Amino acid sequence: HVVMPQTVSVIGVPMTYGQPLLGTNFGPDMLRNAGLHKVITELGWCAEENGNLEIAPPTVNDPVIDPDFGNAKSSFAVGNSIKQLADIYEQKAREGKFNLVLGGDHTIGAGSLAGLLRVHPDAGIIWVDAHADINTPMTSESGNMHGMPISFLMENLVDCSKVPGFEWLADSPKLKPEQLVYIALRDVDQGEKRILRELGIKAFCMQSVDRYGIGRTMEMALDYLCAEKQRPIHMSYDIDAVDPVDAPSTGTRVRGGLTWREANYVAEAVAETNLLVGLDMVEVNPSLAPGKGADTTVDMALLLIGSALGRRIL
Ligand code: EXY
Ligand code: MN
Ligand code: MN
Ligand code: MN
Repeated sequence: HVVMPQTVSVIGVPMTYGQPLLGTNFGPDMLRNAGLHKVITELGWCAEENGNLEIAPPTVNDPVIDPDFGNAKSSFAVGNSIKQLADIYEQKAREGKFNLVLGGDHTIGAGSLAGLLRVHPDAGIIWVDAHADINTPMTSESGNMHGMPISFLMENLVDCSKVPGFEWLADSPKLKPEQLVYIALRDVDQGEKRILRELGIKAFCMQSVDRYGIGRTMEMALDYLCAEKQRPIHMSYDIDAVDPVDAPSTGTRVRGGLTWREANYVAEAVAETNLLVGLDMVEVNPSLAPGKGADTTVDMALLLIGSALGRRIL
């Protein structure tokens, strides 16, 4: 039996180095300025504000990955920064608090998962994203680390001791494939498809949403993780899972995403389990589609956070 935490611990992680564009660093403060704390407290939670983590930029002297082990741009800066997130996530989870992690690009998901698994090694992960984010430095065609965070946490997939900045993850508790389920995939690289197939990872892509509807899709996803036994859940929500119509300010837009209601329903269905212990909200980039587009995207992200924290229509 898992007790629902009563305090939401807000952690800003203004990371941009996992992808080439500036702007994701503004995500956390945009969400706060748009009324994040009000959303949290109006839903009956206490809000504990931890501010933004300090993200040290890459320097020319940083060690880089040996090409024999693939490509992972700015791994030293990314890895060292998200280690801080792993530590604070772990600490807050041990205190029984709900971790609300504001990105930042999706590399920060690796920090959240690392901290989570130290406290709840058997947790279930719901990864809501247009992308699978499970490239290894070897399979990645771009070298952009926001396409890789899950690979570093999946057992027997990446030797983290070979990735500068990520050595600390080498002996960390790892995920088994059956702890992970995807929602809303629609742009998956060839190497990622091979990994998903070989590891037998459960994925509900947009075609599942078309075929079964979002209600049945979420029922199947949550049954998959929790039917046998209840377990704490962490949801990593990439705003690009949502259709670009409702979330245009993000770096890797893909058409054919979740509608406004579908996107909220995903969060509502997870909230209804009362098992959610943490949420990442990532890849909000107000510098892209500035003005109305950014407002629309921030508004969407804030609504999704509220839905995940238990807001009901009735
Ligand atoms: N799969 C592509 C890559 O590895 O470069 C795109 C990854 C985009 C990741 C986004 C944020 O979820
Ligand atoms: Mn992502
Ligand atoms: Mn994505
Ligand atoms: Mn692609």
